[in-house]
Amino acid sequence: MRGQPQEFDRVLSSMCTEPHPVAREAAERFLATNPGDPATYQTVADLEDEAIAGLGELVGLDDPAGYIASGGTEANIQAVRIARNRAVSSTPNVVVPESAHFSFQKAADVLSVELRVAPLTDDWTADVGAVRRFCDEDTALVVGVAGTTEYGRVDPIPELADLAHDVGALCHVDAAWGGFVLPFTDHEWNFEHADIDTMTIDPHKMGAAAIPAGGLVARDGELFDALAVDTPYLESAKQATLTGTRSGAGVASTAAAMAELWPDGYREQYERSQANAEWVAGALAERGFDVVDPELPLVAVPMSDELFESLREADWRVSRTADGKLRIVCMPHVTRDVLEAFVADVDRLLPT
Ligand code: 0PR
Repeated sequence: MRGQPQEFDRVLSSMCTEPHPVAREAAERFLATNPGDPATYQTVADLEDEAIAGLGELVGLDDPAGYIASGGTEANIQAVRIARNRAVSSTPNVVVPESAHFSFQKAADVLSVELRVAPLTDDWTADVGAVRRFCDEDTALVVGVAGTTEYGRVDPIPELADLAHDVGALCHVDAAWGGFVLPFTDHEWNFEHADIDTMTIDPHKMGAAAIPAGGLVARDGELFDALAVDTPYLESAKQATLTGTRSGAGVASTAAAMAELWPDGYREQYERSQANAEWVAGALAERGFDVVDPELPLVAVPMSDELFESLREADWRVSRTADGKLRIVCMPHVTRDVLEAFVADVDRLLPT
């Protein structure tokens, strides 16, 4: 076989991780199945029901609707599409905080909706007052992020949901990365805490499932009617997904990972990751870096171009935010040993 996959042991800025062994095994076993045709591939369709039921429990929904998407991008596009298709206005807009992932720009572009980007507070969370000022009678969707890509921050979701409904819009929460750690924190982020309509929560990030496994869940199956198209030559009459043929690997892998890890395994994973984030934040702060306090297991550290380039040359897979902060996403593969080796390299490479 040609080529080796990336080893994970020096990957610090990725939101993906080594799948759990049971998730990997399930992905391989279901590689050639297509949940896009559930009447033909019934076993994987049953596993998808199981996966959505599991995600429902995790996000506080008794009777969740949803499906396993290709990733957070697809889930966010579909959430915008639901809102656009239900909007009364012919010129609908979507209001997102500045921290929203760039997938919302893609959604706005392909769906021809106006994207309004509201500024953040000093703590990099959505400023509810600013979001309110961006809303009007054409607003179809208000987005909150629970676990932001750059800083791991959680927006005030209950306030954003109330605001959305005050202006007659839907509320979508992007918990693509945060969804599998937030149940073990005090944050108010899910359907139990707030009047949310749809949520993105990705098993292929903190859920330890194999790629491709994004999650889109909704409080009510009726929301998916806005997406359904007729499928005349399939056994099932309608399809609400964005892709047609899709990989059963992600679906089976999600069901397997959740059966294995929910809730205790994920709780332990969160506690380890959070402790690691706090450890590395402390170690870097001691060395004089102006570290952003990790609210979730994600550390952002302002760093000079010189040190950043030296770390990349030393084979660390790291990336930086637009304003120059290196991100350490404490995924399950980022162990204490890995972080100790990283800090030792920082000491070695720090310009004197
Ligand atoms: N929503 C949030 C909050 C995200 O952080 C991301 C991805 C998405 C949606 C989109 O998810 P998909 O990439 O599954 O469509 N955030 C990471 C990023 O863009 C994704 C990533 C993952 C990047 C692994 C690099 C990497 O190696 O930074």
